[in-house]
This record gives sequence, structure tokens and C-alpha cells, in this order.
Amino acid sequence: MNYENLQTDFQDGILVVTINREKALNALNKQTMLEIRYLFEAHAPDLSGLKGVILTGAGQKAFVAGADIKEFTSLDAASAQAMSKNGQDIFFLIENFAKPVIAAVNGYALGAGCELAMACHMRIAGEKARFGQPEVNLGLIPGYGGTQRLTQLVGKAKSIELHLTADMIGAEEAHRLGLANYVVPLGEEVAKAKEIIEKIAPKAPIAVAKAIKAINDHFNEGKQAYRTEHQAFGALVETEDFKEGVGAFMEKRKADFKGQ
Ligand code: DAK
Repeated sequence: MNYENLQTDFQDGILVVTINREKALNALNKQTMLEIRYLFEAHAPDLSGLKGVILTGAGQKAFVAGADIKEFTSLDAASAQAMSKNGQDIFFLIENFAKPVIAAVNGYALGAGCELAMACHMRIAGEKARFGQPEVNLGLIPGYGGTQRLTQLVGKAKSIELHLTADMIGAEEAHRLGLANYVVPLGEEVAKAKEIIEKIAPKAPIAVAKAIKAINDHFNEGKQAYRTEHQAFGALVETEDFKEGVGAFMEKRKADFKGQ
């Protein structure tokens, strides 16, 4: 596949993948999601000598500022539910990848961007990184596993607070909460991720893969809740509040929700 929105660089066994839509703050549109699926399904597994994968965002401002809100205008409940399920499946490919996958979070990781970072096995936050699940501002909830993984990482109380308030948190707080593994100076995220992958590389590969699988299996009972998430996501796109939320974003104004 020729990538339109991903840049890949494979050196010394490490695949660095840059999401490259800087003008839209690297927002995940449909094409980028297709490319991420191909990357984890076909491209990366085929690389000989692969030690691990690093995901990062182009430019200095964003890792990924969410799903591409400009593609949200023509969704009905069935297509939204299908898209959400498809996105969940793509992020399961990352979570279940047999080699370490590390997010090098160089800026905003919002909505689907925070979900993407959380599907990775670890997160390195640059000191300007900002994490959040602001979907309620659009009349939505996360659709790519965010309700589950944020709760797994930071616990129920903080997860509920972050989902309901749409607050963003900085790198230090993300680290304190267990969302980020390390905080590093801006521009050093990828280097730190490489250092961790190099530390893992000499370890027994089958044992590394089995550890990832066993740790993921701890959360398998929560799989039913991923269905709850994509069903709720589908229902929400048919509300007036969703139209108002997306309309407000496009028109750069504050949303006025009526609860309908
Ligand atoms: N989508 C599309 N474009 C985006 C974007 C996004 N998520 N975020 C930013 N941009 C665009 C802006 O529209 C702007 O484009 P122009 O106006 O220049 O054409 C450009 O990127 C630069 O953004 P700003 O001018 O807003 O930059 P600021 O520094 O002022 O603000 C910001 C940065 C990150 C605070 C702000 O851009 C912002 O609030 N962005 C939106 C954050 C957000 O709400 N993200 C989405 C969360 S909801 C789905 C499944 C899952 C999801 C959706 C659907 N399906 C199954 C269908 C998940 C949804 C989300 O991710």
C-alpha cells in the first residue's frame, strides 16, 4: 500500500510511524484509519528483524487531535456504529501486536488520538503533551475504546471525571495518573521510545509476546463493554445534540445543547 497520511521509517529494527496531516493536527480520517489497519495487519508483521513500533504525530503541536470531525456530517446510527466497531478492531490490532508498540506523544492527544495512544503498550509524553476525551463537547462519547482503556489506566473516578468534564490534562498529570510512562523534554519522545524498545529487543521474543497477551487477557471480561460503547456511539449520532456539537466546532463557536 502507498501511504497518503503515514510516513514510515524502518531503521535498526525499529519502525517509526508518523501520522502526517499536520494542517488538521493529524486528525484520523477514514484513509488514515485504513492505513493504520494495513500497517499493523500486513506491513509491520512482515518486516524482518522488527524490534518494535513507535507512533508519533507530524509537527510540534499534535500527536493526533481526534477523529476527523469534518467527516462526521453524514453519519446515521448504523454507519456510526459500524465505524466505531471498525475503529475498535483496528486498535485491538495495535493492543495485541506481538512486539512493543509505543506512542511518542508530542502534543495534543485528544479523542481518538488519546484512544490511539492508549491502545499502544506504553506512552512517552513530551512535556507539552495534552491528553483528553472531549467527545461530550460534540454530543458524543469515545468510539474507539476510550471509555474502556482510560478506565483501565487511570481508574474509574478519574476516568469518569475526564470523560464528563472533557478536561485536558498535561504530561505531568498524565504521568502521575499512570496514563504516561515517562515525561521527557519536547522533541525527545521518539528517542526515549527507542531506548525502551532497545531494552526489550534482547529479551526472549516469545515470552515478550506472551506477556502482552496475558496482560491484555486480564481485561477480556470488559469486552462486552466495547459493544456497549459502539452501540451508544451509534445512537448518539442521531441526536440533535450531536448535530449542534459538530456544527459548533465547524463554526468555531460554543455549543448550546438541549438534551435532545
Ligand atoms: N478534526 C478535524 N480537524 C481538526 C481537528 C479534528 N479533530 N482538530 C483540529 N482540527 C483542525 C481545525 O479545524 C483547524 O483547521 P482550519 O480551521 O485551520 O482549517 C486546524 O486543525 C488547527 O486547529 P485550531 O485552529 O483549532 O488550533 P488551536 O491551536 O486553536 O486548537 C485544539 C487546538 C486541539 C485545542 C483544537 O483544534 C480542538 O479543540 N480540536 C478538536 C479536538 C476534539 O474535539 N477532537 C475530537 C474529539 S472527538 C467515530 C469514532 C470515534 C470518534 C469519532 C467518530 N466514528 C465511529 C464515526 C472520536 C471522536 C473524537 O476524536
